[in-house]
Amino acid sequence: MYTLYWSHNSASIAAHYCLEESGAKYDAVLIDMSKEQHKQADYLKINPAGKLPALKLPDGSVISECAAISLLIADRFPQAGLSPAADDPKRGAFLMWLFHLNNTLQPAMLRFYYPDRITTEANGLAGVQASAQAEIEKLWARIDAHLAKNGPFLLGERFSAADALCFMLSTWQDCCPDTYKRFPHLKRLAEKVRARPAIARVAEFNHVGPVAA
Ligand SMILES: N[C@@H](CCC(=O)N[C@@H](CS)C(=O)NCC(=O)O)C(=O)O
Repeated sequence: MYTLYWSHNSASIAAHYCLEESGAKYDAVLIDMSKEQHKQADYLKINPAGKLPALKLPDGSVISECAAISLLIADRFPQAGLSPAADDPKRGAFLMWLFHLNNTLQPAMLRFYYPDRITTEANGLAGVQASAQAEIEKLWARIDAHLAKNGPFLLGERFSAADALCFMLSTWQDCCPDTYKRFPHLKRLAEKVRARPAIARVAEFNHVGPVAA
């Protein structure tokens, strides 16, 4: 049995999408970020970083990082088709997109949502957010251009765990207003991902609404 530690509107959603798609048996334990439960001793024993998500594996060990969790689940449940196999020609592009989203786009979003972690200057917060927003817009524009040529998914016709992560990030729009209006190919990816039955179940569980302009 796997145990996912999750909270509304957090990076746990991408890992949750992959777990549900995989058919793995798992429990979902709410660590309510709005009540600061992720900073409390009980959760810090599970994930000393105090961040979500974390996943307890059947052997009792725990891993964090939503992309690592997604990749591990993809590898352990290959029949779910969440990632191309190691020797598949699309494996490199899959890893590239998964890491790009988690390592470049998501940190820009974190700079927007937690500007006080970038500067200690109270009057510098708006500037940090503005530069983060500009970076996010540039990154979405590149992804949208890629999808226009090579979509509808990041790997073309084939859905993967990278699309689940892309969809989750595309729903975080305070940092990039009107994301779907401005990036129609990203919107098309979001609609296709959101329409998958397993993803829809998790989206509803997490109160992620339908894809709307
Ligand atoms: N790189 C990590 C980022 C995790 C992360 O920053 N999660 C946020 C929620 S989206 C969090 O736990 N924030 C609480 C905090 O940083 O105090 C991942 O992809 O899992």
